[in-house]
Amino acid sequence: MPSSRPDSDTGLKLLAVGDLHLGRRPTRLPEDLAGMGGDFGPGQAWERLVNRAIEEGVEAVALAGDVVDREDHYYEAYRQLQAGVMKLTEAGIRVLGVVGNHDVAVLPRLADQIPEFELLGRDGQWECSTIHARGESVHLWGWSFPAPRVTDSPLAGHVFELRPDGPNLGLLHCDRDQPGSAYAPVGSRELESAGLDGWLLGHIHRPDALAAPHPNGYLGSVTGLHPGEYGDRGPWLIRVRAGRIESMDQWIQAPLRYARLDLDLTELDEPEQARGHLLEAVRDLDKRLATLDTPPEATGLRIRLTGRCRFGEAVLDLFSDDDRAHLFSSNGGSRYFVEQLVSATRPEIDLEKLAREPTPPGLLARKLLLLDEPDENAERQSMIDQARHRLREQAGKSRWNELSVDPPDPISTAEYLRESGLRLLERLLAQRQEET
Ligand SMILES: [Mn+2]
Repeated sequence: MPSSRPDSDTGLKLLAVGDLHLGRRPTRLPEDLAGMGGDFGPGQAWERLVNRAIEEGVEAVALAGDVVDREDHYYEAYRQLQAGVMKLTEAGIRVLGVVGNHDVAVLPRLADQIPEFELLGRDGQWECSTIHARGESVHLWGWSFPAPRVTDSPLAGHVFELRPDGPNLGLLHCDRDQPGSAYAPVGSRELESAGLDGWLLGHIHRPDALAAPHPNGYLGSVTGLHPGEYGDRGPWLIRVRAGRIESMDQWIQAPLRYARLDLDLTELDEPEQARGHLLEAVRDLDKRLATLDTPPEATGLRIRLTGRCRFGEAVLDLFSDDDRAHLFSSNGGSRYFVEQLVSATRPEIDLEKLAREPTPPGLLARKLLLLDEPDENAERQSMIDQARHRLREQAGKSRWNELSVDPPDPISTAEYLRESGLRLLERLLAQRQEET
C-alpha cells in the first residue's frame, strides 16, 4: 500500500532567505496605503515567512545577511527579529544567519540578545553547522562581515573541509564579480572551485534563477524595497532527499509588489482610449498574481507608455489627473496604485531612417536602436556597462551615502538610457525644426 503521507512531507527542508532589511520602509507608497494594517515592508514579509515556514514544517531558516537595515533601527528590528525567531524555535525550527555589510554592528549584538539565533562565521571566520532531520543532513558554511568594509575575498586562501553525508552549502554576503568592491568581492570562479554543492548569497537584491541540484547565486530581497526591486520576491525552499538537493523553489509571497507595466499606445485614435487599455492590462496582471500562493496585498505600478504615438504627453496628462493612489482593487482585495508614469512613446518618426543620417540626431537614433538589440549584443553590452560605470561613480559620491542605494542593474540602466535618449532626441529634432 502506498504511504498516505504526501511525498512533499519527506526529506529535509531548509528555507533560504536573502536581504531582509528589517526596519526599512518601502518607498513611494501612497499615504492611505501606508496607514492600512501592515507596513507592507520587511517586517510584514518576515511575518508571512515565519508563519509559512511553520505551516510547511521546515527544519531550518538560513539568513544571508543584511537582516537588519541600519544601526538606528535596532529596537524595531530587535522586536521583529526576536518575535519571529522565538516563534520559529518554539516550533522546533532552527534559525541561522550571517552578517552582511548593513548589519555588521547590529546583528552580532542582536544575536547576543537572542541566544536562539545562531550566528555563523563571527568575525570573518568560516564556520560550519550541520542540520540533521529525517535521516538527512545539510552542512551550512557561513562567514560574517567583521567590518563594514571588506576589500579581500572571504574565500581567498580558504580550503573547505567538506563533510560527507549530505550537501555542503555556503551562506555568504558578498559582491560577486566586482573586483575592487569594498563589500567582500568574490569571483564566480572562486565560488565554483570551492567544491561546495551550492552557494546561497546575499547583497544583490535581484534574485538569480536558482535551481537544484547546484544552486549558486543571489537569493534577492525578500520583498521589494523600492520600485527598482520589481517582480518576484521571496524566500527559497530547498528540499534535500537521498543526500542531494532535490528541488529549490521560491515562495513568491511579498506583501508589496512593484511591477512594470508597458502600455502600447500605437493603435490609439484618441487619448481617452488609453484608460480602457490600462484597466485591461491591470486586470491581466491581477489574474496572473492571483495564481500565486500568497498574492501581494498591494502592487505599485510603474507604467511606461510605449509605441509610436503622438498622444504620449496627452495620455500622461490624462493619467496624472486620475486617482493614482487607488487605481484598481481586485475581488481578492489586492490593491493597485500607480507608483510612476513615464512616457517612452517613440515620436512618429522613423528611427531606422534617422539612424542613417551623419548628424547628432542620427548618432543618437543609432544608440537608441542599439537598446532594442538582444542582451547578448556586444556593442549594446559595452554601452550599458559604460553607463552603469558612470552611474555607479555618481551613486558612490558621499552625498548619496545615506540613501544606501544598490548599484544600477543592466535592465534599469537600459531604461534610464532609453528615456533620457528619447527626451534628448525629441529636443534635438525640435531645435532642427526651429532652425529651418
Ligand atoms: Mn542588502
